[in-house]
Amino acid sequence: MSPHINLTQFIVKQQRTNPQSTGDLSGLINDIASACKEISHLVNRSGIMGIGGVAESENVQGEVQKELDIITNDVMVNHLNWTGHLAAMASEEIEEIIQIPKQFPKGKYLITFDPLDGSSNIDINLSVGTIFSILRCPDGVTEPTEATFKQKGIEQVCAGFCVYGPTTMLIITTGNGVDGFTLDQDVGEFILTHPKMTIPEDTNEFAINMSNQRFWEESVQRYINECMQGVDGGRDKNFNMRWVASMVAEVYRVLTRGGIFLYPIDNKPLTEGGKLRLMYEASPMSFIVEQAGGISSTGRERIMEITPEGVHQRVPVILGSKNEVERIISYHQD
Ligand code: AHM
Ligand code: MG
Repeated sequence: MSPHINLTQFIVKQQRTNPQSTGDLSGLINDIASACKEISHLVNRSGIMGIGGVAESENVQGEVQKELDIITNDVMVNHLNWTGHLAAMASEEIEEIIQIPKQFPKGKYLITFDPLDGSSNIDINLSVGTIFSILRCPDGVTEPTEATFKQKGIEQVCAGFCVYGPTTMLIITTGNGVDGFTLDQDVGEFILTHPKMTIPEDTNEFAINMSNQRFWEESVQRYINECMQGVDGGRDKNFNMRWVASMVAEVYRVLTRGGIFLYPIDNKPLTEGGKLRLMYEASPMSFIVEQAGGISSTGRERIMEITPEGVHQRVPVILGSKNEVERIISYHQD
């Protein structure tokens, strides 16, 4: 046997630790991994294939869709809708709940996903990614509706994201730590390269879209001002700033060397309540961050404990290294 552990071996090993396991979750994770491999290939070849442009449509958020937003959404749906693990799906790109076609069996899980997060970065060749969250479909529900999906983040069975950067990486948690897999493009397999990822408690790196500064609340103004002042202000260290405008790349950075990522509430009309979507961006990323020892909050409450009002709801997001997130939460309390 090869010295490497691939994703399939990893999840089968995990499955064997639970005698009740039916293998459904393992099957679903494998389906997601297959979809991500195809998306990785498409993203990589988008320029050559002439699919890197803007589509003539808007998504449910009223945002202009890229051709790849639509294509990658179809890839996810087509990989996931027929294998019998899911009862329904919800996607950033589709307003309604996506039902399983009549000819296919239904399963016991629900999934929410953003098929291509950060897609505004496609034309400038920066990292983009796929984010997903798996929930249980309650017993007895045969026709899931939006109400079936409105479960708190703490109910998640599994969450993960795939980042299409210099390497394609799949990061995953089932509530037992966070593990990172690198796609071996030659063999076509995800290999466990980053077992048990942990976020350092302290950091001197923050990520926020500074162009929104005048719209932030006082607590965020105070925190970022102090970071900017560094040792000349009240802090005992100087800070560095990063902003990739791609949440998957930011969270991956936080997972590897610590940091703090903020998309706070602001008073711009389009983004009232925050920009990022709870059920397929904030919630899965919060599960991952908490499992890696970090914290994820709106500033006022733990994101994992928010009861969703709708599948496409937006929330403020403040996540990353424990001691910095706790500091911002305390500024909100002040
Ligand atoms: P998207 O789902 O439309 O790609 O938007 C989400 C992205 C995040 O990846 C990123 O953190 C944020 O939007 C960037 O926002 P901004 O354009 O304000 O920098
Ligand atoms: Mg997104």
